[in-house]
Amino acid sequence: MGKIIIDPITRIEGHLKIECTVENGVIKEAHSSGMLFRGFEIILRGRDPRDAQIITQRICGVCNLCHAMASTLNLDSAFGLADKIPDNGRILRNLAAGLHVVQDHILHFYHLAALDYVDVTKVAKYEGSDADLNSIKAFIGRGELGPFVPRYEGDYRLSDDLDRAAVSHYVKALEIRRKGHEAVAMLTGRIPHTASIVPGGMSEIPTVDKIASILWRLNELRSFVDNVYIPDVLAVAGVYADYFEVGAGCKNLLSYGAYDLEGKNPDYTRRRRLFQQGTISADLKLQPLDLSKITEEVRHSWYESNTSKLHPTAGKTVPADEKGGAYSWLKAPRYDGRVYEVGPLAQMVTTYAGGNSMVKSLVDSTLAHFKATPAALFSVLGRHAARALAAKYIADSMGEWLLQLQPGEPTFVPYELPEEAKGVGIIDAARGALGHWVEIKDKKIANYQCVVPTTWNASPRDDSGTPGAIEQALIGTRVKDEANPFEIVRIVRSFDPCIACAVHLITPKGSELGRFRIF
Ligand code: NFE
Ligand code: MG
Repeated sequence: MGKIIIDPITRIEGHLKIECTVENGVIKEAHSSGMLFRGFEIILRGRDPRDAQIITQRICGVCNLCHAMASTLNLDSAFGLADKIPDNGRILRNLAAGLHVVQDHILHFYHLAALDYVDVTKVAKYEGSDADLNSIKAFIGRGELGPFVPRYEGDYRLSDDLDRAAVSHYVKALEIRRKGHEAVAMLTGRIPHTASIVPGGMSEIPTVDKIASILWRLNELRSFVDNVYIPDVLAVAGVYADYFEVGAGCKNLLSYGAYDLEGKNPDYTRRRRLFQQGTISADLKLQPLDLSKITEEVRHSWYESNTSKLHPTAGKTVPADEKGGAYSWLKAPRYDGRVYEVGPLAQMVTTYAGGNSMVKSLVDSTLAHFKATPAALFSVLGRHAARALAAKYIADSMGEWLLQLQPGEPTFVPYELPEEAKGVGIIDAARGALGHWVEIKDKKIANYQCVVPTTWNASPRDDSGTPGAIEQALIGTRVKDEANPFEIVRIVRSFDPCIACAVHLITPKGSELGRFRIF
């Protein structure tokens, strides 16, 4: 019996430690630890509720806009505005979120995950005229190999042609993400300072100029997703097809839905959204979402034990950094007492099961391409494929939304700050289901709780000892070479974890983090 400890897992956001116990080459036990204490929920107490939109964005530099959106939906709901947002405001919000998320999915594939499959160093032998490849070759020639090494060795399988195409696209993806960010900035201000998504709607107004400036950038994003991102994911999947059978996980999926297609139903769990809300298990039968079933358990988390199994409306954040048996700063969110995976896979599968013909054709054609059954979706490659297809579905939908904007029509409604109120804001962020809950007393935040995508996915064991979604995806996996545990990092990165979000101040003193093995 041996232990593989990867601390920290690189090419993700934040500080995640993964510890696997391996017996006869198979992972018997896995522990996922968020090694970062934050405490945003404590910072928010006693403040003007509207500060939540600004402060929760600081939870994460990657998905700040998603927190801006969840906090704003939360305040809309608390202020009695959830069914009063003008269509222009709703559509502008969708566009801002969609542009942000599509570039985030591209970020994940090219700049975080693909390096597990693509051997960038091969480019040293390239003799052609592709300027992007020659720029990388020049770096390698000068011995500047970061961020491509250090890395695990021994399982890079792409042909020279595929490998070079992927490296060239690594550079192009930077450029296309910049265009996505520019388009977002026109609607909300520069990330990570999303200013215009505000309670009541959007403080930004659509103009013909702005629509045109966004349209050509969106068209470039769409073209990149169709002609580069999806083909690259399919090509990598073709060569690493065994990863359709690796990293299945808990097979329970949960989605809050995202991108409001109407604004008249104040209940976000029943509102018509581009992605379907609901839960789904291996039988692929869609179940309606019931937020009352959500709790956060802390038996194995560094929080006071008497705060376990609370619903987020009553949630507490009381750190207990020396608690025995605890091994993570993440709480363990559970739905109906069970472990659920969140993210693009959950979004696509719930939307598929909800009967959406566009998503059905995207997913069915991809499965047919690999002669695979829906069971293959529950895998490392299933998550990558779902993320790429979700990017296409969002990007294509934005083409229609942009043309629905009405220059000159209102984008927001005014409001009064309530003396007392409760609110909830739920959306699917890039990494999955994101919920914010607020209780307001005396016009101040009495309690604020965030339950974040990576808290779901990277959670530790719950009170009953059941491992979290990533832990379950690791358990049972065969590791071919314990000195180069590709399987572990490929599984973990397929979830696109973000620990900054999941734990939501590093103390200046920090904590004893031990020795690092950085790969
Ligand atoms: Ni920090 Fe985040 C997203 C949110 S994730 S990246 O997407 O919400 O766990
Ligand atoms: Mg929380």
